[in-house]
Amino acid sequence: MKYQRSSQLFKAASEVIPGGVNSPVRAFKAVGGTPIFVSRAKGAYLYDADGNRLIDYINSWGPMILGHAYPPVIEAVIEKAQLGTSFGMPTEIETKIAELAVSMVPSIDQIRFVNSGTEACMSAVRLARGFTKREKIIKFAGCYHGHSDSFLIQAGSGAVTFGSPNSPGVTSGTAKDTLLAPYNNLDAVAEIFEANPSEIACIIVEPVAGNMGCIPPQPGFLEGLRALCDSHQAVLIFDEVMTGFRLAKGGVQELYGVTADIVCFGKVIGGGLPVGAFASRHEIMNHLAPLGPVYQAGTLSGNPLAMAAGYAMLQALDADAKVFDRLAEKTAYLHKGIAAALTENNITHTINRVGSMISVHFSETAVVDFETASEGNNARFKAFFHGLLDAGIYIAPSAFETWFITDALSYEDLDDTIAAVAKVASKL
Ligand code: KE4
Repeated sequence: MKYQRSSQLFKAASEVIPGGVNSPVRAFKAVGGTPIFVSRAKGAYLYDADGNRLIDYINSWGPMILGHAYPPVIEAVIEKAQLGTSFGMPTEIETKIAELAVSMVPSIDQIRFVNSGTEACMSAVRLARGFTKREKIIKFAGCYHGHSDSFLIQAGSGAVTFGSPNSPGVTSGTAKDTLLAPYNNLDAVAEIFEANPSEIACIIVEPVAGNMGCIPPQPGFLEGLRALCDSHQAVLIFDEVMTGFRLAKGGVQELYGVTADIVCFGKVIGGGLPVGAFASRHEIMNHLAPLGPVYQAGTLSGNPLAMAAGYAMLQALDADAKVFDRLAEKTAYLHKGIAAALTENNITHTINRVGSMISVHFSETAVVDFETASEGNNARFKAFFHGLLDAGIYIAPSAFETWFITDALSYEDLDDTIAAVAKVASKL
């Protein structure tokens, strides 16, 4: 059996870990079957517990933008670990990565490191509320900002996959302060502002959405959010946990030329170790403890190993002027090949792509928000996922996710993937 060892490991894990996983989307609930246990990974490839080699299009949900076990990151972590793993005291490496991140990203003067994207987004919203002295927030249906209570209101990613948009455990008191709008719908946002004058602390948005599949902002959408926040004195938060240091050196702010007030990071910024961050100009960051009254803290925030991994990753991206173009070109090549393979087999589909983020939807209509993302043929997606997995290609185990392209992929890998898509498509 191709996944015998993974099945055995999953059985054992399920005895002592809820659902056998430490994050729900890994459980394959959306696609069925047994989760694959990974033994090791290198470059563009995963090697599972049964010894199968898989071309990886998830890359730990984004961090492995330069490939798994990227030598400069590995060397940095090994070197740092020998000096101790955590002190709960400031270390120079935190300043170094902060200086580099601030130099790479527009609009930010300072950055606070935390341990996950959830923590970054949760803290950013608290900071926006403290700065504006307002309580309500606007988010978008299908966007996911981590599992903090305020966000699990028709969230994207795993929450959508589980069909439980409003998670149990989130109080009505919390939910009432989170107002929802459809993604790419400026009129709906304007109406919320009109209906809640001077009550909206912030908008939090995935400026390129990745938790409904990949959904680009329509022309004018981000600019419109910027204008609405300016006219209503609300804070604009770009959740760049996925897009930061992936779509451009300066992320979406650079790519689309729209400036946020607070930017959240995760994934790539940690080089595969647990790092999140939120950043802004002095005027806002001065409200954050210990400078100001908005409290946020963390035992392992700025952990030296994680900082060393993230610093090595950002240094590599900062030094390579062509990396983002190469990533975009590889993704465009993959897009073209997959589209041709599906079309040749008369498979109705639409593909969304921005930079090195791409998603395939078995849908007749354009996928521009949560509603249209939900119209995809999920049965066909499941067959597509398992067909590719059996062919040694690992894509997201959910239609509500984006693929993350790594620069470690060769054009031979891409051609192998396109050939596998053609073979699977002939049986869909
Ligand atoms: P984490 O707490 O998982 O580090 O980050 C939360 C988060 C915040 N913002 C955005 C835009 C995100 O995509 C995420 C997390 N992304 C998911 C994948 N869609 C992580 C995978 C998982 O939940 O296991």
